[in-house]
Amino acid sequence: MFKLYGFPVSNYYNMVKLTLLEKGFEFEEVITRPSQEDDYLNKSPMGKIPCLEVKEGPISETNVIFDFLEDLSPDVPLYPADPYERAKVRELSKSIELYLELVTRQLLGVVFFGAPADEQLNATVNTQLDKGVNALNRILIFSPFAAGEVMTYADFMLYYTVTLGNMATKKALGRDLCDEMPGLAGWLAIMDKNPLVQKVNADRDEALKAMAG
Ligand SMILES: N[C@@H](CCC(=O)N[C@@H](CS)C(=O)NCC(=O)O)C(=O)O
Repeated sequence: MFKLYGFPVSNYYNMVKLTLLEKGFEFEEVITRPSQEDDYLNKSPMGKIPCLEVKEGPISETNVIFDFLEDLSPDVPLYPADPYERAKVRELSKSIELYLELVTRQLLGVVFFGAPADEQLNATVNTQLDKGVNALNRILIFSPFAAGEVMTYADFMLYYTVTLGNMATKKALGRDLCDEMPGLAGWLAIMDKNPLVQKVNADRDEALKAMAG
């Protein structure tokens, strides 16, 4: 059985967890925080979560884990079959990660972990976010899913990026991504109805509650 290392509050962890659930793999969750301990670095060389351990060994990096799972289980596809359409899903996923996830992530220290408000950081993030949102608005399809008619990995990347990132942009910058990205609110409502998304979110909310004490 696979082992998934990580923590249900992590957005990347939840993207992989949702993929495993959608594809019907059995897996054990090994609750793990990011760590620089040798033992964990042997599994995930940057010490980040998630990491998936399969019988051959560990794999880190979310998009790589996803591609591995897709190779193992093409019968439950989360990429389109057509090579160009596949590339467009990868383009969208990568753009979401680089220009939205990594941009909004810079606010998490202030918004969730008690770092002092930082106007310089807010200005930098605002500028990066303008560009990222403009770029994504050009390639997001929302008909009804992020990349078109079928649910793909781009939906998973966007869902867990936005559900965390939008809390941060609202709180730190007063910006609601639903106001800036046409179709986002309707698509979120569709994703929220997915029973496996609901399961991942219930685990996340329970972990958040436990953290709050
Ligand atoms: N590029 C990694 C990013 C994963 C990541 O940033 N995970 C966060 C938790 S959501 C983490 O482990 N952070 C600790 C760190 O950056 O050292 C992936 O695609 O899996």
